[in-house]
Amino acid sequence: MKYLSCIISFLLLFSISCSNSSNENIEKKFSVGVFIPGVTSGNPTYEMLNNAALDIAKEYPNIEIKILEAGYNQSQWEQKLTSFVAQKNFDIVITSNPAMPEICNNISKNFKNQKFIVTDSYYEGNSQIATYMFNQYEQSFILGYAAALISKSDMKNIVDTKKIGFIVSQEFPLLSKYIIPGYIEGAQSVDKDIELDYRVIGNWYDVNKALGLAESMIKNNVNVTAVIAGSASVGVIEAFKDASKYIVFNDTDEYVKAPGTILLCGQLEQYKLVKQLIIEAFNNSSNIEYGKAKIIGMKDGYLDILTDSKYYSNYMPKDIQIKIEALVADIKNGNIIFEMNEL
Ligand code: RBF
Repeated sequence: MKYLSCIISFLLLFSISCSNSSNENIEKKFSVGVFIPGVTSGNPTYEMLNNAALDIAKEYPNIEIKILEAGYNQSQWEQKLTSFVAQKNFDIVITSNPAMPEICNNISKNFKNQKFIVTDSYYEGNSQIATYMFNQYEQSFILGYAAALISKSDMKNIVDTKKIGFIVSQEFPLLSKYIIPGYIEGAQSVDKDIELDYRVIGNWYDVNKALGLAESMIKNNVNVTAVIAGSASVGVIEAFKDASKYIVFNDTDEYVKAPGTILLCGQLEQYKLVKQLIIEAFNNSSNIEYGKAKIIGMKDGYLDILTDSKYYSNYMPKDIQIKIEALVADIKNGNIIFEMNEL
């Protein structure tokens, strides 16, 4: 009797485990690992990556998303991404910033089947990695052009100066090779004598340090600054708002944080790009070319200048609006082309 019950329970267990594994086969979802190299909140490119992935998961029941927020300590990213890749069984890993392809390249050597998609970066020659770089030169050129026009205008609190500002968190090749030169060249197309007042915070979160640098910039007679500082940008906005000076903002729609201070915003279409890439990967589309680097910009619809906001149309002087919109139109329709090459 005891012997018989053993056989029965064995058969029962066997049938359960068989039915489990067949369910798994039917329900095997397309699995996406999202690696945030930093903190999501307050950091535009990461917020867009995160939100795109979450929205995809809502819209596509067969796509499963796992997100790892790796934090600000950059020296831990490679180890954290290695564990992330090792533990899960991702069909693709998607991440974003210009430093990530190197890290994915190192990890790819030990995980030969893992595919990586990295936005906001440029990297060629690894058949496991596809990269997409926004034409940041275009965005910065327009913001620099606008900054110079505002700084030479008769708006309230404008002082006579040849200086425009740029406050950044950290220096990196995309910044020094394209973002800053684009900004200066855009400004110098208005006035060739314009100079840059350039400040580096040293991290992506120190609001007080950002505020101090912004105040000292304002004391140095700067009327207008650009800012790429993630969550530390709050400090820059506060200082410029308090002094009734002006900001042109890279990457995202920030107008509402300081109407009348933030006069122009660029927009990286990272949300649209990430959604599209995950769907393409899910469909195994040949549009994603591993081993290659793509550069995408305004003409392709992956970058914009947000001139349809009421905060822009209410506060930016009308004569400057006309000039900005003419430049934007020329870039969108291909009359003006700013080429970017590799990083
Ligand atoms: N941008 C952010 O807004 N927040 C960040 O925490 C952040 N971390 C970065 C870390 C590294 C190592 C690099 C190279 C870039 C980082 N960026 C960050 C910049 C971001 O990827 C993007 O290039 C800029 O925002 C300009 O569009």
